Amino acid sequence: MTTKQRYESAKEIYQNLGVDTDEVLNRLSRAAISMHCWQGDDVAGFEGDGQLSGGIQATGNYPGKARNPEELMADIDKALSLIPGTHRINLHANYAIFAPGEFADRDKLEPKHFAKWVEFAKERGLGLDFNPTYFSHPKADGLTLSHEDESIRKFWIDHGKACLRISEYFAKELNKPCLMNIWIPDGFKDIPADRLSPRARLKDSLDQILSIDYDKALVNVAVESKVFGIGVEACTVGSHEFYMNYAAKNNILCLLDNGHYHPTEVVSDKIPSMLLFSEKLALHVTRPIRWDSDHVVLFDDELKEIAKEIVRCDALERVLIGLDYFDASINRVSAWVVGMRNMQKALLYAMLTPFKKLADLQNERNFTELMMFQEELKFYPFSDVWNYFCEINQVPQKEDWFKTIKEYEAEVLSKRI
Ligand code: RNT
Ligand code: ZN
Repeated sequence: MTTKQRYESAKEIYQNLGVDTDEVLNRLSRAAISMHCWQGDDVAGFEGDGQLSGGIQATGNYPGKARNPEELMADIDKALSLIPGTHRINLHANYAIFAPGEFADRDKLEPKHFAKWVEFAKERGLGLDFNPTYFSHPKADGLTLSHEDESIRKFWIDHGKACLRISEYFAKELNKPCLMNIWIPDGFKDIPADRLSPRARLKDSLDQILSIDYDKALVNVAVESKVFGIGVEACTVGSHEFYMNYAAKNNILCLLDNGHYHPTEVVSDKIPSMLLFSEKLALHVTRPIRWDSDHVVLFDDELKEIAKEIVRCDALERVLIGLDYFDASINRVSAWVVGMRNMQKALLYAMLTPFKKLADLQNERNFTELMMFQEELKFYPFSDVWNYFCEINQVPQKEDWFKTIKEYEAEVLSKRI
């Protein structure tokens, strides 16, 4: 049977559940996911020694990591050629591209330092998202936007303002809104004497950053909380409560990273609650193993549940989905492709779910049948719909994409020594 014939058969099966697969494929092709540039080089960036700090860690030394903009862009291209649909690229401020001999510190970054990225995105029809980089810098010594030294705090406020201007430039140039997400590593290794003052300083810093004149329709600013990081186990300044309140009061977005909560707490459950109170929500989809380890996103239960909540809430336009992981122990291009395709598979899986039928069972308190049905749905021919989606988007089906990775590794990555 051809892929198309399998699809036609699956289409009939889903039709019996009241799900229109043609409509689902249309919806799926409109779902743009923000692919994080930092999986390509272990969050090193282009500023200097590439030493990572701020309580995040990339472990592994698989050969072939991108060492400069040309290599990173080539690797992104290779990954995108194996992922169905048109997506977005998520950049960090430490990926500025300077002219030879030029350098600008983080507080002095300008749109021109990202012109090459804009050109890259334009040529490919991609959107760009952005993040100020509050780590891997001599002035990020545990605290940044909450620093007690006013000159250091000002440096980081200026960095935030510079990044806001760059985000606006991205949106204007590409004619697509840009998400600018603020995550800071600030916190304390051991019990702090004062939790209030650092948080008050963070609040003031954010106020100052957001006080510049920027187009709110073009730039969505988000704040990302974290429960703890390596070296800041006792207290993080930017906690969930801090940012949830800050975002609500200031009409900006919360970004939920599913590696940033207590291990038994799930982001999927938070999505509908957040959507009842905010127009938009941003996500960093990752896979924590025992801690915020940033493993490659797999097609696992929580990913399916996250996608289910987004689709069930009819919120594909309101939830800005980005990936955030960095595994340096395997082929990095493959890591991107696996994670991106899994995110799409999870959305597809959710779109093929007959939510009305399931909700009726819940409302009838028919939990026995609900459980039975949810389990049986897992074995519906969802892969036939996925393969057809790949076919119509002209990317390889099933594991066929991996031979491209092997060729690229032999011809390109293995020569980077
Ligand atoms: C760190 C946060 C943050 C970073 C990226 C590189 O714990 O998740 O989002 O991973 O900004
Ligand atoms: Zn994150």
